[in-house]
Amino acid sequence: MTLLAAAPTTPADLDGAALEFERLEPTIGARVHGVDLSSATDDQVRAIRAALAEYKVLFFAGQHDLHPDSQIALGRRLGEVTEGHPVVPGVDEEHPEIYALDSSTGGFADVWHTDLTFVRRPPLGSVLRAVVLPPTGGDTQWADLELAYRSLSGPVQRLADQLVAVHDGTREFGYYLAQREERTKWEGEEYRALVPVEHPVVRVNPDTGRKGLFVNPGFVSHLKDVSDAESRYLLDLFYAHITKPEHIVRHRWSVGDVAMWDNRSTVHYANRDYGDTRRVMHRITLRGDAPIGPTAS
Ligand SMILES: O=C(O)CCC(=O)C(=O)O
Ligand SMILES: [Fe+2]
Repeated sequence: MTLLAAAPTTPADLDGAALEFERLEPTIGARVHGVDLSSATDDQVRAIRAALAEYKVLFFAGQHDLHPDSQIALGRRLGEVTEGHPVVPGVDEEHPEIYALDSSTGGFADVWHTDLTFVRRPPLGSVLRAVVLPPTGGDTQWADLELAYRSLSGPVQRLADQLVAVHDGTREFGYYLAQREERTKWEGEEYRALVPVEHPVVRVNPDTGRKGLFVNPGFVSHLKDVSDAESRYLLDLFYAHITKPEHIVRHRWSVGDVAMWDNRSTVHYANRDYGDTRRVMHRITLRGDAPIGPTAS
């Protein structure tokens, strides 16, 4: 297949943004140079938002002035910030928008997933900040769902176009919900139970019109209207294909790094290879739309 050719470093096309995007893989990942996210200009924020759909994951180094308040403020300039999680409380009372993954309290993400696809309107994107890191290990990987769709054969693309997946957060998060006494809220809806939702297997990114293979082993329980065996084998085929090395960008973290991803066109996985050492990450999420399939567009 043919990939887009691009110069390794592309200055932002917006006047005054003074940003550089260093492409990391042919279709996924860019390092962004020339911006302090705690004091970015409006042009820079616009350029970053515009670059998100194109590069799918953006990495910013040395963001030592970002802290919970300024991370949330940055999110509000990029889009609309949601509560941190439908069932897990925020990092503290003052910051319900921040979802903390702390390995010392069992916060791991070592299963390929797209954030919160078990809700009707999963986040458009996420912004993750490295707070405490182990001496080695704990890298995060993202896979490109649009490239994964494009690199399927035509007949399998056409099959995928017609499929619907059921997403269920119970296995990953049912435990948290069971522990909480007060009702939890997400996007104005109360969560008493995690009710499975349906999303098209092929999702059209409204920013680009591109199709992505929108399934993930973290939250998809099965495919709708096919047999159990068909569902299992088709999902296994899709997952093996999505996570091929050619579809992935991998990030080795330093404290002060920030990653920002388009949650409509990627899955990610945080390596759990650092034993008992501590790793803490802070995430915010940007409000998204209900996924639209190819037939509805
Ligand atoms: O800890 C990481 O690197 C990623 C965690 C994760 O899945 C997330 O922040 O959405
Ligand atoms: Fe995640």
